[in-house]
Amino acid sequence: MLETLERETPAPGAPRVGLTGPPGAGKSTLLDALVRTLRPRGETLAIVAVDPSSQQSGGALLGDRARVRSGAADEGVFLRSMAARDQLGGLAEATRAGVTILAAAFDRVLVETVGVGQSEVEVASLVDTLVYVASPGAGDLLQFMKAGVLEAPDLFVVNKADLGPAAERTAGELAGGLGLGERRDAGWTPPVLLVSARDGAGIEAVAEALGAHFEYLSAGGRLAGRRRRGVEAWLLRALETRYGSYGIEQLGGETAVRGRLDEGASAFAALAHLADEIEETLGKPR
Ligand SMILES: Nc1nc2c(ncn2[C@@H]2O[C@H](COP(=O)(O)OP(=O)(O)O)[C@@H](O)[C@H]2O)c(=O)[nH]1
Ligand SMILES: [Mg+2]
Repeated sequence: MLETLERETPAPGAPRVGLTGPPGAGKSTLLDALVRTLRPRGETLAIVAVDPSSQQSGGALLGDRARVRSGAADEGVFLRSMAARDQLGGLAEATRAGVTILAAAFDRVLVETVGVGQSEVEVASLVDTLVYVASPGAGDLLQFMKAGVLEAPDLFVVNKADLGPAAERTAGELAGGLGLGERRDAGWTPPVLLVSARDGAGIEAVAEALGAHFEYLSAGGRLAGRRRRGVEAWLLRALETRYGSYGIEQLGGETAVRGRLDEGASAFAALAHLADEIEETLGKPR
């Protein structure tokens, strides 16, 4: 079913937006504000909240459910929380499957993930536009650079602007840092926006920036390229999670694996085929 969906979803398909950033920055509140801005325009929205740390408590997820509440009785808004404990094949595999299905059914898919560790890397390869949400006083330039948050995001949102000048300082640090390092995409300078998700201030500008970035990607075939690279990265990680680097060696190395991903073929089918091949070399019964 996923295969069919992937092939039949007309290009370019629904925009996929990732929100990352430290806990408490206001990602869920921002999502809530975005829903309230985009939904009245007639856009349908799916939200996937990924919480890899949520093993038993579920507290954060319940909090998110309560907060992202605008669409509680609205069929045009879908909210799904995914926690590590639910997933047999790994959170990244389940998340991609979920996002692929939702992208076929909704006008836009928004993925929230905590900006720590592997989940952030994974969401970057899953979405078209990556948004980094920071709160005031989140750090100075050196801290942002050390944390490696400057390279991947396509848009920076400094939330809680209602708290005063600290938000402007954080925005300044981020904007200043963007000119320094290598960018993932040299043709796009990520905007740095000040918002108050709580008050709904600056949310229109966020919606506009999301639209502008998706348009930028759609022009000149950049979108297809980015999605392809995202699938490659996902496929390599999925194989590595299951079989270690040994598995990828059995297939002839990373470049060989990338080459096996035919244009238009389903990522899930590719993973299944390649996993079968590795298992054959391992001599395991299937
Ligand atoms: N002052 C202020 N507080 C906010 C704003 N947005 C979110 N918060 C608060 O920040 C805390 C964390 O918000 P949440 O959306 O759960 O952050 P997340 O962990 O990044 O999803 C909550 O107490 C929110 O009420 C804002 O724009 N201004
Ligand atoms: Mg949250």
